[in-house]
Amino acid sequence: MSNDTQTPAAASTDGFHLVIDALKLNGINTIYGLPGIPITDLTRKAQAEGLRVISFRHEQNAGNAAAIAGFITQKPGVCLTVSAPGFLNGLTALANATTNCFPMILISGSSEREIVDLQQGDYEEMDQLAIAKPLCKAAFRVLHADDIGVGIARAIRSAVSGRPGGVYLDLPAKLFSQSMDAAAGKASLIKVVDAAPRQLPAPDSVQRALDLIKGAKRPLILLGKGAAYAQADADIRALVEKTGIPYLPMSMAKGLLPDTHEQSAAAARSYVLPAADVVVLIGARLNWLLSHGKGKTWGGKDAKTWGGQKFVQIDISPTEADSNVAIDAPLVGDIGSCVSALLAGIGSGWTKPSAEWLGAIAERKNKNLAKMAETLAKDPAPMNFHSALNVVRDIIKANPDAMLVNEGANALDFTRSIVDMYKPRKRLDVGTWGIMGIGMGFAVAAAVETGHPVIAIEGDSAFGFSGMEVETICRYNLPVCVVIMNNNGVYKGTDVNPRGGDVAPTVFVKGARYDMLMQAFGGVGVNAATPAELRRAMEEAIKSRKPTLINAVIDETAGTESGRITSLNPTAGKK
Ligand code: FYN
Ligand code: ADP
Ligand code: MG
Repeated sequence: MSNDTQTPAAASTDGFHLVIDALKLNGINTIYGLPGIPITDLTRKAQAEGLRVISFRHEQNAGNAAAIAGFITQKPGVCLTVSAPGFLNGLTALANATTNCFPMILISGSSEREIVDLQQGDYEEMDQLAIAKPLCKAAFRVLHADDIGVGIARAIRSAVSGRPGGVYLDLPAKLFSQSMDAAAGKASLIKVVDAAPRQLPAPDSVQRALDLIKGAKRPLILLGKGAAYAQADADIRALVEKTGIPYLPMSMAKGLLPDTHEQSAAAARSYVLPAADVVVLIGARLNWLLSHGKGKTWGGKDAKTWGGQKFVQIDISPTEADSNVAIDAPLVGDIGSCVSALLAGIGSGWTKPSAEWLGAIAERKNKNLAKMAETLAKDPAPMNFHSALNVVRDIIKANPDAMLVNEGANALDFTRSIVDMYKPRKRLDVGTWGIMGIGMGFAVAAAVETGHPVIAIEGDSAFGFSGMEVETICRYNLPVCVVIMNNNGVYKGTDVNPRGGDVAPTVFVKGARYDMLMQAFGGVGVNAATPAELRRAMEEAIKSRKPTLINAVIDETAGTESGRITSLNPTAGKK
């Protein structure tokens, strides 16, 4: 039979394109990852199809970028890795995303199923799905090209619905080259409708919460990063202002209302927690960061006793309540819906908290603010954390849209209390785990997703975990200004090995010039030994939007072991 009697081969598509088309169909336009077998061509083809592909130097940083992109945008951030070792490198970020309730999808290529399952020793052999499962919200594997649409849809829904979290999607190498009819392929894709449906609170639980709040003498609102994630900024602010209740922001909720707001009780933290009689938790968990709702922080006699407070807890997860102490009024639903239900129920006859309660807070707060102002006014030589962060404080005040990434121990704790935030979701930090290594991944994604300048305040130790990504920052020419608080070591640089020989485990090369790392890739590197030099360099970085790294030379005796969480360190202070 001659060729001209054959119908032309139907247009076909393949696994590569189905993955790309499924992501695009669902509005996912950026992939964070690192190419290699078997996903190199996926990164190339994705770029050719108009997706933005941001390639990193280590998968953990790509994973952290994807996770924080999810927090900023409410869309799952996608991280793409190679099999076994690349997958494992991405796993810390996936687990961290899940712990922090950030929506993220880790997509990893994997080796031949038949060989992996018989453990016959394949290239990068590993049962990745089984390993990912306990570390994420959901894990899926797709074996057939016509299931790619379903696989991606399930991954998206799992990541963003209910309590957001990390999802693992396993794509074996063979899948990518499977071909299918283009029309059938297109028909197999799913555009996810209403991926994170609103969840309205039950009217009786709203009433229970309102009754408790109305009866309070010393009420307090506690805003967590769930409240920041929810993007219900106007209603949250209205609730705080209409009720007149003082509020305390958790670290990543700073800026949800400006830190300079008169109702902020941040500078009176250790007074308000034990003194409050009703605490309204909005997207904040009573975990270690809140001393589990008990112990001396809350006015209890010892670590096991609670201070007698009553709690309202707004959370999308129905099992969060009672996880540490009894929750008197759980309000289960999405924060936007719960807060607007409370607002509607407050009505016009609302009585604001007593002048006695507000006055007592103001007194503690003003005392702390005055003490802080006095410390910040000093200009010691060498520069210390306070005099350096006083500069950062001014820069953020003048550039409230800038994104602030922050990690370290002292570099983290001092920045949190010194640098005021003015807008929601601008402060990105070590979160629920107190993880180190998020710095450059978060900085890259913050720049890519928002287009705003990014300032990363990094302890010299913390920076080391992701430092190689300064090349990535230069490669994509991102407006990131990294400031290294360089005090020559972990916590400080003065430890001495009592036996001589090697330096102490917490000490680094003294006088290291991190600024030269940035210069190696064509970025701007500045060594700043005084606040004036630091200010000049930061102002220039913001203005030029050039990749910049400032080595801020900090007194090596400055800093305390474990920063402000010394109590978690069994031996600190007992040496
Ligand atoms: C806060 N404070 C202020 C201000 N803001 N004083 C003056 N001005 C301003 N603007 C006061 C506040 O009232 C506290 O004083 C003190 O500063 C510290 O406040 P902070 O940081 O809110 O509270 P605290 O007690 O340090 O800790 C709470 C925490 C936080 C556990 C939620 O420390 C945290 O998020 N830690 C994360 C730590 C971490 O993950 N580290 C990484 C691992 S490092 P008082 O009221 O007088 O107490 C590995 O070693
Ligand atoms: P923080 O560390 O700031 O206290 P956490 O991560 O402990 O914050 O708590 C965030 C909480 O917010 C989690 O319990 C999570 O279930 C909840 N959460 C996240 N997003 C939403 C949302 N949109 N609506 C309701 N609750 C949410
Ligand atoms: Mg240090």
